[in-house]
Amino acid sequence: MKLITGDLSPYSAKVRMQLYAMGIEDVEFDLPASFFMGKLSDYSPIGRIPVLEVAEGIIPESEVIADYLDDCYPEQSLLGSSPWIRSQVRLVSRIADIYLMNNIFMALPQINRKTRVDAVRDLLTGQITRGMGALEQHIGRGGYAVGNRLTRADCTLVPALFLCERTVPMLDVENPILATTHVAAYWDEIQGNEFAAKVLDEMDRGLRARQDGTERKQIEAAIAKEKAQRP
Ligand SMILES: N[C@@H](CCC(=O)N[C@@H](CS)C(=O)NCC(=O)O)C(=O)O
Repeated sequence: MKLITGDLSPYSAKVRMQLYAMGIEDVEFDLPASFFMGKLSDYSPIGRIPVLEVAEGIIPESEVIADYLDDCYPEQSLLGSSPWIRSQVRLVSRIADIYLMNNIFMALPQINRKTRVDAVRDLLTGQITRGMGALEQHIGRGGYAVGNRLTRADCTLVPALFLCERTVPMLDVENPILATTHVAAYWDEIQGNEFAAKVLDEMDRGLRARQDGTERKQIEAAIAKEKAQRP
């Protein structure tokens, strides 16, 4: 299997954390130059990462990939042991994907103060705050997102909270985790988990590469190599 993934991509980090926690090691990681050239849709019509490549074809969408991995390795599944727990894992994962990460992604173009439209920034950050409020009610109280062990809810939430903490302040809006009690306690504690720490390190590396220009240089080199290899 091959995973098309990027260090900073939170949806990719979610799948990587699941792979690490399930102990699945035979997955190669790759990020083709076509992603940076806006041509990933030649390979995967949705044109976004992560994408899992398997013998039969490609699987886009982090949640679909997560289900596929659980189906392939039921013994190591991180979905939970009862219908109730599984519903809560899916719920927290959905809050992180739809109400946090999706709105943060849509708000990111508003980071540039010169081109920012305040009404757009306010609309989207208002939705992030609302999602955080819902998460505050649903999140577990025992150090994990749900129940008393690591689940797929943690795999989605850890990258989402990293994104929240590190990018929302760039919009000149306070990190919404700071206004919470249970999410803040969870965030403090989960960073000590080995699989969470591993993906947080990777995301941090990705953010530094973006900010110090290393990523731009890597992209330019990958695009030049790709062009040179064309017939
Ligand atoms: N719903 C998708 C979202 C994936 C997504 O938005 N990925 C971002 C990177 S984290 C991406 O590929 N963006 C490129 C683009 O929007 O063109 C999932 O869960 O996998």
